[in-house]
Amino acid sequence: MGAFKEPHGGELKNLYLSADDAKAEKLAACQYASWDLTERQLCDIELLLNGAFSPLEGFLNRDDYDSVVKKMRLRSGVLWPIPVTLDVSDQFANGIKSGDRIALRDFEGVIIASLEVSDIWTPDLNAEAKGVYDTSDVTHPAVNYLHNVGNPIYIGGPVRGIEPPTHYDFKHLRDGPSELRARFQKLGWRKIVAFQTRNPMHRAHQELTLRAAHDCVANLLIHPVVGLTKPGDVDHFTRVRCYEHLLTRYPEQTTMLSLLPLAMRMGGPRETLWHAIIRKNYGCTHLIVGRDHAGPGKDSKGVDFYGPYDAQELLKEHEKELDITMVPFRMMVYAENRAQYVPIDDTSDEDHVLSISGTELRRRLQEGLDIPEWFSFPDVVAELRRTHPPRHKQGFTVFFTGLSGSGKSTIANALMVKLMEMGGRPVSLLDGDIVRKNLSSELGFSKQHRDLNIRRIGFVASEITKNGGIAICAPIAPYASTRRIVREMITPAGGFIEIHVSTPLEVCEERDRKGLYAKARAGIIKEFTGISDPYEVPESAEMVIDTVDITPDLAAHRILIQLEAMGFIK
Ligand code: PPS
Repeated sequence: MGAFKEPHGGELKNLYLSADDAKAEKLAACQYASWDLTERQLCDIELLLNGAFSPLEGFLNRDDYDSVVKKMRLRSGVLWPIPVTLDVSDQFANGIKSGDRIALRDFEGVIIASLEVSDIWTPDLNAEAKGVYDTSDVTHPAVNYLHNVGNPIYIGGPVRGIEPPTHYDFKHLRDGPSELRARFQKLGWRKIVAFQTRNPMHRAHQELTLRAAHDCVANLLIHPVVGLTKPGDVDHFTRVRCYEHLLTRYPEQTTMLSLLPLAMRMGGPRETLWHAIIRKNYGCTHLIVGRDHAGPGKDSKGVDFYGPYDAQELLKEHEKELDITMVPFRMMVYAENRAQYVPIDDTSDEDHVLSISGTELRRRLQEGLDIPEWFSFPDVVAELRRTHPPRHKQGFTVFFTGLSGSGKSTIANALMVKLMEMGGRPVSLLDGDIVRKNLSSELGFSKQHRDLNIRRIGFVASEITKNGGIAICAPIAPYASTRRIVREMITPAGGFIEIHVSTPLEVCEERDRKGLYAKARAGIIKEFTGISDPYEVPESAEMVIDTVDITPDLAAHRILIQLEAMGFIK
């Protein structure tokens, strides 16, 4: 390949088998035990196989893992800051032994690679969290992954690539390290500054990347992460369309855009070293590192996990050994009086400095407010507005909860009709009885069945919400934990408004419109909510409505007022 920059560890790995060997291994792998790779593992294997994680040749074995956790180095002494591990279930681990080969498959069952098992062990997850991320706080996404998302057993061993993971999106922007190195070489680029990002880029980012490239007399690689980033980040489809618009604003032949399918751990300083190693493998000579690079934000006590310059300091310490130059960047602000961007520490009292934070940008998008041209390019903003419409154009779910006979269905019906009268968005009613007839006809009223019923409602409501519609749900939903899960399912898709219909049990029983309370008291109906089964009163519902005081019509009207105040209707 004639690489001009030596990869990490000396050799750029390519773990894919030749076409003939891959064919034979694929056939043999049909007999191996199969592991379905998780989303994160799928990202990791892609970067293992294409050499982005050189010098790794597979998922870490036990010795390397211990050494990486404790010393940030492989057993060979090569610097490696983040454990790349294959976590599997107990059940799967029980069926294999050291020396076996296993097949690693994607979501559709396609065999991506085989792995020769060298070690199977139960990791000390607390030690991993402390050693690698310097915390045991599960607010840290990587620590949360260790304790609540990942599997308990690790398998280590070399991998052999059979087929690269499939991507249907942005194929023209996906390059492995050898492809990118070849492109650099063809273009005669010898010094390349990489810019890592998981956010949309605006004028300030363009300014700082251009300055960095200019100061280093180098070309620029915009290298955004499109694997897994921080929960809540702008989706990569939107971001990449934004980057493509931005790319046209750089001087010709200076800048390249390529996507990196990395699963970030938000590991701060250690992750920064990892980013540098990966960029070095892609042939870059410099990496731009800002304040709190790859930082996960604040811990459960509201304190930053890492100091603002910890990442820069750690990379600086290892810069020589890694042989990649760090380009620290300073925060850029817009000086209105000078009509240009300047580093914040180059401004004086005379300057009229403007900036818009990420939170402020989200608010402006949410409320459909102005986003000025000094902040971003109009086509970038238009792209963001397409996927982040203002609240009155987003979908939302109104989730009623309350005892049987509390008036949920009646208010829900009234609300539905009023919303349909207003028009603009399709409205779907997922009333308790409707759902039990059409979605959950086989379920009873045990805790397990009620939870399943509510999760199904949550799933359907989240799909409706995601597609810009209004879902009105009216089940009893007696358990707080299940209501919380539904809220978490729907919130990323749009609005969620929980309404507790708090009509007291005595009133519901007195009304007994379906005669069910009498039957429950007589013991004919078992596990009846409020009588022989619990109802956990919501503590943080957006609204509480007691139908003793108001008519369904007035209740629905109040909800409309609340929806208007929250910006969901105009
Ligand atoms: S849950 O707990 O959310 O899954 O319940 P849900 O799907 O809303 O169904 C409640 C309706 O089923 C009738 N019903 C019972 N309710 C509570 N407990 C028991 N054991 C029970 N058996 C039948 C009852 O008519 C409920 O309807 P609503 O409209 O709430 O009165």
